[in-house]
Amino acid sequence: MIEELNTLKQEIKNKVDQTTSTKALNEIRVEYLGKKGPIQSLSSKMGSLSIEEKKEFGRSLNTLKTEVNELLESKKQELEKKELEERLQKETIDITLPSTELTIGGVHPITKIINEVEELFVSMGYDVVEGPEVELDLYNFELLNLPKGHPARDSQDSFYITDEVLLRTQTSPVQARTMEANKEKKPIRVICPGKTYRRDNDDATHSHQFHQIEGLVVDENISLADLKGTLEILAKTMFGEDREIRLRPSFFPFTEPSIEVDVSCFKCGGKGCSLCKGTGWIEILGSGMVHPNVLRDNGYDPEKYTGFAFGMGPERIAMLKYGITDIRSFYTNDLRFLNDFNRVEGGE
Ligand code: 2NL
Repeated sequence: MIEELNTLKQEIKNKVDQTTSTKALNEIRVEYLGKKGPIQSLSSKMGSLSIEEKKEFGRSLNTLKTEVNELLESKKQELEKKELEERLQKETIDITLPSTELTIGGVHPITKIINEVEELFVSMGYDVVEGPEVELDLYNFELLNLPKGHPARDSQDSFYITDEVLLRTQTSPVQARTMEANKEKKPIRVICPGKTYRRDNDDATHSHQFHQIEGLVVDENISLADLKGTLEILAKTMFGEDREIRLRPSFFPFTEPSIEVDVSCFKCGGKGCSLCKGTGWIEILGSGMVHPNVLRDNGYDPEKYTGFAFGMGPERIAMLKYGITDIRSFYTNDLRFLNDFNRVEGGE
């Protein structure tokens, strides 16, 4: 029987030596050391031996068990080390490979115009102020010299929510709120950009939602000359140093006098072309001296204070500047359109 033990030991050793995976190694453990394995069955045969033989055989059997366990354990460690190394090898990340391209969004052309205007006016000491898009009739019309029943209200077809609440038709209510909030009635220099809404049927030149950028200055001794100088700087910044401006009389309920502003055509330089329809001039914005009623209703004494205001549509400015023919392109989010404004400097 001792012979049998030696043969068994050799057999196990051979098998373990040839094993190449921890899984197979475990199968060997179950096969030989398990309940139905040869070691267990040898151990149950001991009953038929004499006491002396039992002692000797028992000792040998225990030694075999210990040896087999040690054999399995050292092989297990060897295989685990090998398997770990193989896994690490297989899962290595090649950090020299190029990464997947990250595409990032760009600034919307309307936002670009707004940013450009904001930057200019902030450099001249103006504050940028925003306000609610859902407005009270009070701020949108009443405080801007447009009382109920005023015919000019019709030209700003409005989205009313209740009798007194509407989507703002202009950004002027932000300025009315600014004047109201200025309790000590100190001078004001603000630029107010934002979304505005009018009940229009959308087509190539109309959009029910659009933007305005308005400016307001209120102080002592503000004159039309201040307005003219400011508009000249604005026109040159937006359309080029060589531009000139031309002021024409106009009408807005909130300004007196009211003035429309043309810029000399930046395509033909003023000679006359298709863009300026042969006139050499392009209308860019409306403006004027703040109406005394507006100053008074917003808490500024018109005997002491004067002011100027202007309003422009960034959609119109962007269309002129970039040659866009359909205002709806700004809102339909066609990436082919948007990416045209998002070229990297010096890129493709
Ligand atoms: C245009 C004309 C304009 C104003 C807006 C204004 C605001 C206050 C007082 C007086 Cl609080 N005026 N805003 C003045 C003149 C013209 O906008 O065609 N915008 C696109």
